[in-house]
Amino acid sequence: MTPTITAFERSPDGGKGLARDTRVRWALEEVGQSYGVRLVSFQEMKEAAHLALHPFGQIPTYEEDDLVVFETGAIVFHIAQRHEGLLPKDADARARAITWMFAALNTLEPPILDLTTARIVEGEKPWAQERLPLVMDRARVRLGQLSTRLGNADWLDGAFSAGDLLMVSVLLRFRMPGLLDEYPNLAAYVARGEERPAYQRAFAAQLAINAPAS
Ligand code: GTB
Repeated sequence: MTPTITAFERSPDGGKGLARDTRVRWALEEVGQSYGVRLVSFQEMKEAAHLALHPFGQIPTYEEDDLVVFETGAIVFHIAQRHEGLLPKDADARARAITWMFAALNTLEPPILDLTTARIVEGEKPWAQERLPLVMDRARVRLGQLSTRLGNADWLDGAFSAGDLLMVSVLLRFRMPGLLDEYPNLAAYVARGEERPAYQRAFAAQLAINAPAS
């Protein structure tokens, strides 16, 4: 059965592709799997029908026959296991690619979430300007370490994998606060991800829903 994912009825980013359904769309596009999308409002996300799919009332979710998966890491992993193209066949290379999936979500994503909170949610607090540089510097530590590991390579471990898909998706969020450009090899890595035809299709699909009316 064609899987169905959920996405924001209208993403707060106005189509920049930063909401997490873009990663799932990208994975589906990489493996050539068509999919349907059910759009949900913020209110619908907190209602019983959606909470039955996603206990935390968020997007994205993934439904395929009787299976429901939530959490983008789990969804991308599921897609990568069911289809060829996102994880290497060699067992050790596969384990390393999966390691990069976890590194993207567990090591790189938390500092960008902290930074988003510090800039947007706490931005007006009297102590915000004192805290922000500390949060920025913690993000720089992780970006610097990743930059060193990537070096001049195109992808994190040989061929493009689900690890790169999630890492590029996470790194995209460092662009707006201006941190990504401090690491030219990471900026080039993200650009390589964005150039992939599958990413372009995923981006265009979310933009078609979220672009502000002109
Ligand atoms: N750990 C979960 C996962 O990886 O799937 C996190 C899911 C999540 O945070 N979903 C967000 C959500 O549903 C949307 S993506 N939020 C609504 C809520 O919690 O009530 C996060 C997001 C939202 C908006 C932007 N933006 O506008 O730039 C970027 C990212």
